[in-house]
Amino acid sequence: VRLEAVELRVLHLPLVSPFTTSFGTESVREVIVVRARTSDGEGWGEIVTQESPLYSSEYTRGAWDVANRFLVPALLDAGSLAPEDVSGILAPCVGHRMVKAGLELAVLDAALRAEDRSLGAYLGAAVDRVPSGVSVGIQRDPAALVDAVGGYLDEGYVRIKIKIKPGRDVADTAAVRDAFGAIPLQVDANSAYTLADVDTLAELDRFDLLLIEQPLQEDDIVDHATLAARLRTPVCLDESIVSAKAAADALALRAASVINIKAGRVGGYLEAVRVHDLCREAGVPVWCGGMLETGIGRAANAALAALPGFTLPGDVSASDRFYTRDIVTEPIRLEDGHVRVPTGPGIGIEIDPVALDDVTVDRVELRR
Ligand code: OSB
Ligand code: MG
Repeated sequence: VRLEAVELRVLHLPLVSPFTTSFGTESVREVIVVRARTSDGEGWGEIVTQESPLYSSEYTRGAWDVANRFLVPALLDAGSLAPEDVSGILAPCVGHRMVKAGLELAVLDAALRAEDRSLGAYLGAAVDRVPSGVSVGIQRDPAALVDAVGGYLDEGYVRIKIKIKPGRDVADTAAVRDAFGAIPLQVDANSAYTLADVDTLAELDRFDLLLIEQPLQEDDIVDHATLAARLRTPVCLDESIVSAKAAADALALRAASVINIKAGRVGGYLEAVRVHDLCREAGVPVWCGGMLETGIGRAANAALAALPGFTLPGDVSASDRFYTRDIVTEPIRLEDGHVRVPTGPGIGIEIDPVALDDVTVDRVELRR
C-alpha cells in the first residue's frame, strides 16, 4: 500500500471499575489509536501503552512523542510498503515496541481490507472462537475478590486470573479456591517479588494453579529459572518476553514453561506469530495476554489467540469487562465463555466515529 497519512489520537476511556495491579490503580484507560490512510483505503491500529511507565518503560505521552517525531515520519518516507516491511523500516529506532505494533497493525488492517481478507485468515487462525479468560484486579479484601470472581464466573468466563502482590497473595488465592473449587485459576504478580520471596511463592503450590505469571523483574531471566526450579506451579513470563529472541532465550534457560504473548509487548502481531511458532515447535503452551484494549486490539487479539499453539485461555475478555461504551460498532461479546474470531476484512471491526470523537483528547494527522 502507499501510505498517504497517519492520524493519531489519544483517548481517555473511563473504566467500569478501577483496575488494581501490584504496580498501581487505573480508572481511565489512556491509549492511542492509529488510522493509516493509504491509496487503497484506511486501516486502524492501537498503541497499548499506559499512562505511566509502570508495567513497561513505554508510556502514552512518550509513545505519542516517538510516534510523531520518529516512527510515523519513517513510515511516511518509505512510500510504498507492505505490512511485512513495517518492522524493518522502524527497526533503526530502538525499543518502543508498543508503538511499532500499533503502527504495523494499522498498515496491516488497511492492506488486508484492500484484499478483502481477514486478519485471522492471514495470521493462521485455526478456530472460529476462542475461550475467554478474565484478569481480575486486586480488590479491597479477599471477600471482595470472591464477589468479583463470582460475578465473572456467572457471566461465563472459563478461566480466572487474579492479580497478586506481597501481602495479597496466599490469602487471596486461598479465598478464591475455597469459594469456587477446581476452577481454572492462575495468578499474575507483575514483577512484584524477588528471589527472597521463594518461600511465600512456594506456598501457592498447594492451590494447583495453572501458572504464576511474571513473579520477578523483566530482566530477571536467570532468577526466574532459579525460582521455577523451586516451584511446582509453572512459571509463565509476560513482561520479560519482549521479542521472539527473548522467548527463545527464556526457554533455553528454563526460565519459563508457559509464555504470555502480547503483540504490543513484542513489537507487533507478526513478531507475536514468531513467538507462537517457536513455542509450538518447543512444545511450550502459550496464551494471549491483554492490555485493556479497545475493540480494535481486542478483535485483533481474538484472531491471534485462534492460532493452534494457543492452548490455554487468554485474557481476551468482552469489551464490557472494562468499558461501558467501546469505540467499535460491534463490541466484543462473551458467548458461552468464548469470544468470536472476526471474519470481516482486516481486523474485522468498524469504528463508531461518534464514540471515538467522544473519548478523543488529542488528535494529529501527519502527511507525506
Ligand atoms: O500483566 O497482563 C498483565 C493489564 C495491563 C498491563 C498488564 C497486564 C494487564 C492485565 C489485563 O492483566 C489484561 C486484560 O486486558 O484483560
Ligand atoms: Mg501479566
